[in-house]
Amino acid sequence: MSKPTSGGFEKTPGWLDWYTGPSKPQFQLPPNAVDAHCHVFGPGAEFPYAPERKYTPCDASKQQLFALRDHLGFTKNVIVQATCHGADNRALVDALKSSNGKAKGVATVKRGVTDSELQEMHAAGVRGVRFNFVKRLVDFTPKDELLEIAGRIAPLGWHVVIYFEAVDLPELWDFFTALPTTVVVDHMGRPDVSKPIDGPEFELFLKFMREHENVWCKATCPERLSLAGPPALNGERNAYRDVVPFARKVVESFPDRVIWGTDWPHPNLKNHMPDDGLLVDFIPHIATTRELQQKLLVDNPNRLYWPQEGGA
Ligand code: 0GY
Repeated sequence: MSKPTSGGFEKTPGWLDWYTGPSKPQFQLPPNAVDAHCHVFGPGAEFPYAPERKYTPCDASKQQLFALRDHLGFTKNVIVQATCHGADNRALVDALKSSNGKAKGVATVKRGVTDSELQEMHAAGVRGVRFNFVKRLVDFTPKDELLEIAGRIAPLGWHVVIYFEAVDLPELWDFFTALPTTVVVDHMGRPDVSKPIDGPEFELFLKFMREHENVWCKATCPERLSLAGPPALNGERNAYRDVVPFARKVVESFPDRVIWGTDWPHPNLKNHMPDDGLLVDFIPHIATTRELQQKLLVDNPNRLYWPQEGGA
């Protein structure tokens, strides 16, 4: 793949470019596997980044995303609106329309969104909205506005994706549990993997999932959560080991409510940029049987995003 640029915008200093030469995974994905968390950025020259953004990424086009999908062995993508595009979903919708039905999307909308705009997004393949509570990424949106949006999208059969830090779950609990739709948690609620897996913080997250059957989870982003980091330069492909117990716990406890994605092109990473082939090789460490892999990669994401195709 060619080198990333930012379409005339100045990329945030220290922000690493995505990896242009991902390896071929050793783990063979099952047929009809879905990369259920990834993004498109711009290209900035065609789809400008939002004025309110907290970072400027390097461009990551739909063509580059679809090439990665094919290289890794996925069949489909779920493209999630990232904060650098704010509530301007044009790049997302354009990618969905170019995907031949192989991509669905999660948008960001504001209170002023019209019914016809929602209908248009639905026709393009949008199936959810994202509420982001990570303070370094977004300005605060009042909860009543978010609840109003959730009420508007529920009749379309859409769900709500939530992104938050583990320490903020107690404060957000009442809001999350009031949501009237399926709720999908990004990156396992960002556990601090230096803390014990049976400590109060991760236990609260497991309780959140246990007590609310409408809550799903993305067992994603070991590269973001890991303190151990990528594998040493010894050719070993078992990276991000400190995240394995957390992700495995989620996959084994809630096998019918977990999905997985690459998070390509990995916004905001400053220490290292993952090789997406290696990220795919992380999967059998967290979903250790064929049955769990089939649910995580095929059955669950297809049930959520392509139900009319009979799930898988
Ligand atoms: C991710 C993670 C991050 C960024 C965003 O929308 C975004 O800008 O989600 C992050 O910085 O942790 O899922 O892409």
